[in-house]
Amino acid sequence: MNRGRLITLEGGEGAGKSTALAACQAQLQARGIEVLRTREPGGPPLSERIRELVLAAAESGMAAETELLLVFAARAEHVRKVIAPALARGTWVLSDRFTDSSYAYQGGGRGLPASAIAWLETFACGDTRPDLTVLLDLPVAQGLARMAGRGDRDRIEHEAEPFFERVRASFRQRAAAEPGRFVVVDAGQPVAAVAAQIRQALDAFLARPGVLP
Ligand code: T5A
Repeated sequence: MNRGRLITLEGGEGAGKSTALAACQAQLQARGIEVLRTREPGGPPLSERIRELVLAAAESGMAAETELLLVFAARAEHVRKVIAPALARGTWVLSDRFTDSSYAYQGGGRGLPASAIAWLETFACGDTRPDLTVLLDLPVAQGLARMAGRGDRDRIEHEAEPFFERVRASFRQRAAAEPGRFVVVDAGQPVAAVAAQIRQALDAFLARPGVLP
């Protein structure tokens, strides 16, 4: 049986990942591909409980190291209980965020060393790595403006703009370093234009030799 593929969507706050995920899922399903949609931090019940801890506004004093270990604890469970088994049975996995968010938020945003994150990545994920990553890139002010209309902000959304500028810079650096895996989409376009660009990226991915059985 052919192994499934792991596709991740990344980006800063309000970049439109949740909006774009639905379009991705529909496009893959239209090609007859079985798709499992998930998110990080989260996925299986234990990881969703860890998500609550990570995002709880009441935990405002959380140390950066604790935050990093919590997102990787959630990820270890997610990979073992959900992602790796799905890929092994041939199901494709579409995840709203994955390890690139840890490099961007805990690495770029909080200033934790990339070497520690890389070690945790190997420990938590083994050889489960994204096959394709769509980075929805948006100026920070625009993303925050989109989020402004929402209700309560979570703990990370309380960070100041320079934090999110570092997050964005880190995402862009990672995309530039791995052009074969990343597709960068201008998330400032209207929803339909973003969806069209993602559709193109998925078509190009599906056309790569060996991706489809
Ligand atoms: N985190 C996560 C870490 O720190 N480390 C990690 O390792 C991981 C995995 C997750 C938080 O955890 C952090 C990062 C995050 O801070 P979350 O609730 O998943 O928290 O937060 P976000 O991922 O930021 O998700 P959001 O729902 O907040 O944003 P989305 O999904 O990017 O945006 P979406 O689709 O909900 O859209 C936001 C608004 O913009 C509009 C939508 O209608 C919506 O109102 N919109 C557009 N408007 C105009 N044009 C477009 N093209 C639009 N697309 C969407």
